[in-house]
Amino acid sequence: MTGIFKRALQSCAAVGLVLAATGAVQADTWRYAFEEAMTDVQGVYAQKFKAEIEANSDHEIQLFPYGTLGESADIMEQTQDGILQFVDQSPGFTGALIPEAQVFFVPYLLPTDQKHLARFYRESKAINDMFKPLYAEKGLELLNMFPEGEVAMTTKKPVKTCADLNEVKFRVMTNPLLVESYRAFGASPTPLPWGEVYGGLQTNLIQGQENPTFFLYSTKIYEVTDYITYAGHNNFTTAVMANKDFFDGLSAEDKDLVEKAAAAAYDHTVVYQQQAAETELAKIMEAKPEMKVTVLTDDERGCFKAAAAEVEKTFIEMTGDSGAAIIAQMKADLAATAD
Ligand code: 6CS
Repeated sequence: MTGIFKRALQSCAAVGLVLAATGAVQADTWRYAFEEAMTDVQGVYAQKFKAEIEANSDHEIQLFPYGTLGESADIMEQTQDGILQFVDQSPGFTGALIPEAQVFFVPYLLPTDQKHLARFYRESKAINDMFKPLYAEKGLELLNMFPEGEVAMTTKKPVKTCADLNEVKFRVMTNPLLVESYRAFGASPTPLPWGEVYGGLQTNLIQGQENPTFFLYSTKIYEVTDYITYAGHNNFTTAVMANKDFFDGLSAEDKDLVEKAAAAAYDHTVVYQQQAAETELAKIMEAKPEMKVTVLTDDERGCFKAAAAEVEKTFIEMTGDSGAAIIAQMKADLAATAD
């Protein structure tokens, strides 16, 4: 972001804080950045959140989709600085800041059933109670975590087993546990920000990456890979947060407004995203009929599942008692929300 733009946003934020301190009732403009396009899952959530806030108050929400303010790391920094009031950043990136958030990269911890996941994120004690103070320590008020769909591997060569990932430079989001996970799968993990993925595949700097199906279509990743493989190893999780000083400074009425808008956006988004994988895969096949799609059998998943135990051990080594308590609670929450 240019210095002039950053300074302009900072002075708007300062004016807002002064007015808030005087207790004056005012119509504020709140800035909200996310990591995807307006029509992607994070954009669907953000638009519903904006609609709820604007329908129920005089406040306005300005939305900044991917690319308008930089990469995921940039929008997080801007939120921690108070330049932005709201941010959607996935644990794939937040895991570098909050080690426990890497729990979402223990393979096969989360189910692929989206209805189960919708109940889990809404009701989970690990998510709604245990993660809150960890985000608060980083100056963030955690509002919601929600699912974006099962992740698929997309590669230039077929993947039937871990051995097929040998020597494959596989792009992952920038957190250490995801690196360990793909190392355990047998690949050569390459952490990169999102903006470098399409070009990296095009120039063969990397030969694979993983993402939920809707994103493979919307970002045209199918153009630069030829195989889509579902191993059921993970579901993409994301999180919406507010700058904590901003949130703490809100009136009780505005806090309630924000929490209700987040709950409404959650309900709307989990329904929307349940059908997204199917409809968007159909669009990929229409755009590229020669694309090869494979759902691995239980046998073929064997080596990926075996790697999961090793990755879980690494997660505990990285995060100690705090991570161990979170993963235990997550397992209990998942069992409690199963059918
Ligand atoms: O892989 C990534 O970096 C991106 N994937 C998704 C589905 N959302 C945002 C994130 O930047």
